[in-house]
This record gives sequence, C-alpha cells and structure tokens, in this order.
Amino acid sequence: MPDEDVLSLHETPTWWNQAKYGIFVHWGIYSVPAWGPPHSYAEWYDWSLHNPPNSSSPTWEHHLETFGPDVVYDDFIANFTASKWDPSAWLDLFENAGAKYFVLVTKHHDGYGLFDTKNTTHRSSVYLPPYRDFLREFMDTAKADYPNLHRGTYFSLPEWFNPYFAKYGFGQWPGGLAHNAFNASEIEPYTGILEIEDFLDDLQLPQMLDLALDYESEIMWCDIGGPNKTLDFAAQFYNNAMQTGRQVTMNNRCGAVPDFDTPEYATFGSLQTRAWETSEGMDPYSYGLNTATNASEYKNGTTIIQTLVDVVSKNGNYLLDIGPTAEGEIIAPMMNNLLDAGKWLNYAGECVYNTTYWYQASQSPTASVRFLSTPTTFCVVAFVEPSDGKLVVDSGGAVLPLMAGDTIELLGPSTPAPNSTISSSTSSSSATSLPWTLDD
Ligand code: FUL
Repeated sequence: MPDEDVLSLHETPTWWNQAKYGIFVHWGIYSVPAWGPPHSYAEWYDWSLHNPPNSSSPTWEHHLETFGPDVVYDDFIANFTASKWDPSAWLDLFENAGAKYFVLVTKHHDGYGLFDTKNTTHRSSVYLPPYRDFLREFMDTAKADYPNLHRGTYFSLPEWFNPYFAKYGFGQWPGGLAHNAFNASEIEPYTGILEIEDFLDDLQLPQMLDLALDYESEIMWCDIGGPNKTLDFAAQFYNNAMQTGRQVTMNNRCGAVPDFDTPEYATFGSLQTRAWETSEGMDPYSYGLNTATNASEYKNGTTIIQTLVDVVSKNGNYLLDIGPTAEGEIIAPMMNNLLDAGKWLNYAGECVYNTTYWYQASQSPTASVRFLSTPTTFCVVAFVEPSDGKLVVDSGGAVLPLMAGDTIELLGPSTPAPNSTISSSTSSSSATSLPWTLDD
C-alpha cells in the first residue's frame, strides 16, 4: 500500500481507546541528582544548572553544596548504575497498578538514550556506562511475559546540545555557560551535524525508526515538536505495524498526523471529542524523581483514581508518571500509591476500561459523580461518601439511562450488596451505597 494511503487510513488504535490508563517512566542521568527546586521538573537538572546563564540558579546552588563546582552533568553517568533494576518487578507493579500500557522515556532533552543509538551517536547507555540496552531488556521482558501491557516510547525530538536547538529551539543554550563547560560526550553527537537537515536525517529520523521498527514500540510519544521528518516516519511506522498485524499510535508532539492531544499537568473541564491523554507525575510537579519533594505530597490512590475516572469520563486517557532511582528502584511511597489505585481498579475496573463517556456534559469538575458506560452497564462513580448512606445523583437535568427493574450492582470491595433501590425522576436518580472509597 502506498504511503499516502496508510497515512490517511490510520486511526487511533482500539486498544489505546480502551486501555485508559498507562504508566509513564522518566529515568535517566537526571535520576542521579534527582533534584529540582519546588514545583519544577527535576529531569531538567542540566538545563536548570545553567539557566539563567551567567548567574546563579537554585539548582546551581544545590549542585555546589552537594557535589561541588567540578562535577559536570555527565559525571553523573557513572552513577546511573541501574544496579537494582529488575524489569519484571516494574512490569509486575504496572500490572498490579491496573495499567494497560507504559511509556518509557528512551531519550530526554539531555540526549542520553536508553537504547542502542547505533551509528547516529554514541550518547546512550549502550556506549556509555552502564553499557546496557535498557530499552531492549524492557521491551523483551514485556513482550515475553506481559502480553496485557502495551509498550510505548517517549522520545524528545530536539536535544539541548544540538547547535540548531541551542540557537532556535531552547533559547541560547548553552550560550552563557557560567558554571561549567561542555562535556565531551554532550558535544560528540553533533560533531559534523551542524545543520538541522543533517540532524533530522542522520540522528532524529533513524532513531525514531529504530524505536518503531527494531524495538517495536506501539506508542511513539514524541516531545517538544519542532523540525522533524514525521511524515516519512509515520508512513514507515504505520506500514510496518500493518504488515506485522499491530496497531500503533503517535501523539501530537511528533509534529504531524497526531492521534491524540497531550495536555500536561492539566485536564480538560469538559468532554472532548478528539482523543486525548493527560500526563503528569505522581510528584506535584515533576516527572523525574525529585528528592526535595516530601512523599506525603504525592498523589495518593484516591487522587489517582479520581483523576483517572474524571479524565476517562471526558474521553481521555491518563498517563501517570513515576521517577525511579538511579539504581532502578521505584521508591515505596510511589509503589504503594500505585498499588492502592490498583486495588480499586481490580474491583471497579469494568467502569473504567473499555468504557465510553456518557454524552452528558454534566461531567463537570465540581460535580461529585462521574458517568461512564459500556453497552451493558451504566456506571456512576461517586467521589464523595454520602453522609446518610444514600447517594443522590444529580444528572444535571438529563435522564439517566436507568429504569425501574434494572439491576443495580455495587462495585465495592467486600461490601455486601444491600437491597438497592432506585427512584428516578427526570432530573435525578438515587441509589444506595455506590462505591466511593478505596478502603476495604
Ligand atoms: C515536557 C518535558 O519538557 C518534560 O520534562 C516531560 O518530559 C514532559 C512529559 O514533557 O515537555
């Protein structure tokens, strides 16, 4: 099939529409310092170290105190050991958390890849310590043992040190390197790639194609956008997927033919007809691990579930991010919050996966219930525990698709179904004890 046809025929995969919930993982050199000032992205450590140029920054102050003036960002590579990394432990956790897909950061803006960058650059975990192809290990384990998890790859289209982006994309980076100099391995990828066309042809496109065709990524989760060869990429990505009987997808940050929009640390207030996926860290404002954040500030199980249900009720997916340590561990509070949310999904998942939004636009941010439906089930998920044991559902004036004689099933953990009753009028219905908490 000619490329143009595959581009116009492509649709967001059914599995992605049904999966609803994925885990995002930001893991790289930045996991070593694992630090950012409050409300800032810790994975931007290298950037924050040097910006604003020629003056101090909170990250630089922290860096001086903790590591001293002679340590440069790439020195952290030696401490990115992954010594305790167990891909199966991560994947077990994702499954028990109730996620249906994952997106692993394979290369963030610092340009250090977790995959074999082959002859495009040697700035990756394969050619630099710890000399491992993390993506290969992760994808292979997932393919072999976790068929229910779909596999995605985050990929930053620009890199901070590429001269083109230094000039046009990310500002005058590293225009005023007041604090320390370029590191050889940061410059090496660009030796001879001074023009943007060379960057696209010799680095960006081949790397994207490798993620898609060699590592068989099912989600190309690009970041930043900017100059790209995404139309060339998409034609090969989609053709290959079709030939191998897979359904694959791409977000709106690749620069062309997007399948879904990607609000970041934000959600829509109302139902969206275009496919979308919101992403955010479990941290209040960081994707990479930030040790300056107190774990009590992390989104707990209840918040995770309420966000997920809210997003899904508006036709979105939820991509929740965690930041593992440099040794490759997911710290206990992150793990526990994921598992708490997983407990709820374990008994109430049928009101999340494979659902569609109910047309009712009353899925308002202030309402304490959300509506989701399947061909056979209409779900009302309550966010607030009713004080008198009776849930009054305000449907915002619309008639709920419930009739006298319908069975009402409670999706609570061990609560025995009471004699549920439903009394309905044109504007509201009430039912006893619908599920509202994570407690069992
Ligand atoms: C942003 C990046 O700059 C953040 O560090 C993070 O990766 C987020 C998902 O996308 O644009």
